[in-house]
Amino acid sequence: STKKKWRQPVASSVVELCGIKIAKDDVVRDDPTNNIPDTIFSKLGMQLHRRNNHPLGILKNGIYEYFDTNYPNMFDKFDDLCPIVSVKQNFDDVLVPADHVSRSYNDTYYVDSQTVLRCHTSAHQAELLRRGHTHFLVTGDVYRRDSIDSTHYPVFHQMEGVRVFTPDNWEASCLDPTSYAAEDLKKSLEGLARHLFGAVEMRWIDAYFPFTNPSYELEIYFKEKWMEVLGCGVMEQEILKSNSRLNSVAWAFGLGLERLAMVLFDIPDIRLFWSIDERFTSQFSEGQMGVKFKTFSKYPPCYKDMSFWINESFTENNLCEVVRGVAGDLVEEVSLIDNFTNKKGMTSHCYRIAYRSMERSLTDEEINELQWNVREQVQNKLNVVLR
Ligand code: FA5
Ligand code: MG
Repeated sequence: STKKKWRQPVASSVVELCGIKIAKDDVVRDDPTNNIPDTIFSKLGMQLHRRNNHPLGILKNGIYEYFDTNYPNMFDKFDDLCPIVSVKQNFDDVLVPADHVSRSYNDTYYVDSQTVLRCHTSAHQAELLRRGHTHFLVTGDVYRRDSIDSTHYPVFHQMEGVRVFTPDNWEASCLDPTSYAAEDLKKSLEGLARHLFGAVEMRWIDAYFPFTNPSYELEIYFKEKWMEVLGCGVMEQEILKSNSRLNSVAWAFGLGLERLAMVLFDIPDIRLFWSIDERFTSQFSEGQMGVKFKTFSKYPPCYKDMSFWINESFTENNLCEVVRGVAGDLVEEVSLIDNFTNKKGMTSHCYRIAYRSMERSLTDEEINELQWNVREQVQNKLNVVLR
């Protein structure tokens, strides 16, 4: 049954990454400071971004090409840094405040209380600066507890870019160092967007990150919506100073490779990046940027609604984790469709779950069983009262 499948441990019970051994059975199940489910664990080490005929690898190489052409021999490239990092690397080193939500168990996957699956490639900024790098690109898999829809997945890929300037760079301009870096940043990223897409509708949005100021996000118009594809900004002086770069300014960006690849290749759903179906994989080959993906007939979605009274500890990320745990990649979207509080102060949420396989049509029986298991797990693990 589906339930059995979900409980089955993944094939190898010990994963060794960058010299760190993690026993899935002992650590993952029994340590309360670890919140990594098997479905996430089994993605460690897959490194889709290092496959030259996978859309993410093709895109990574396309971005490399842009930087190599415009900044010959300047950027050092890293795509094999360990995704298991310390809390210090992931948060402290980039000035994420002690009480910032991103540090919570609700948002981040913890291996133990001091170790996380990196939630962004910014986790490597400080160490690379310290090692003397002044121009670098870091590509890697990143991990987040998050919502479920066609542009969000708990494992995705980012590319970080950092460029450090010294006084001779900005002194020739009539700009202050921060404005100089901000202008160079926007020009570089607009150039990258043109290199990748040619003409595309894009816009800059003011944003906030603890590690940059000013900060921006770039959005691209895709499928009748604005989609956020990257965050960036001028690096906080404190990061440069703590990592032996006095008297410098720097810009940094972190882009979502899946989001850009969705636009570039016309890939409608983020789950497809994990597909091993030949009808997907055979459509991409090394160096072929922007070949439009031809969807193999889209199978119909099936919607199931569920309502329950929430409690104080309820979060949508926890719900999504449970649904993914049961349905894996058969779940397409989880959305809140109704929310009310009664006179007694009890709050009810109704969620609509869309089930759809990217590869085949699902039977009613199969979906009913998934939904049954979801209901059971939601009730048991989240302690909510089904209505
Ligand atoms: C960051 O992760 C910052 N570290 C980016 C940054 C780097 C800012 C350097 C400044 C300087 P954010 O959380 O917005 O920012 O994520 C960056 C990008 O990752 C997003 O724009 C989006 O393209 C992608 N992304 C975020 N969450 C998901 C997800 N669940 N699934 C797929 N892509 C995602
Ligand atoms: Mg963002």
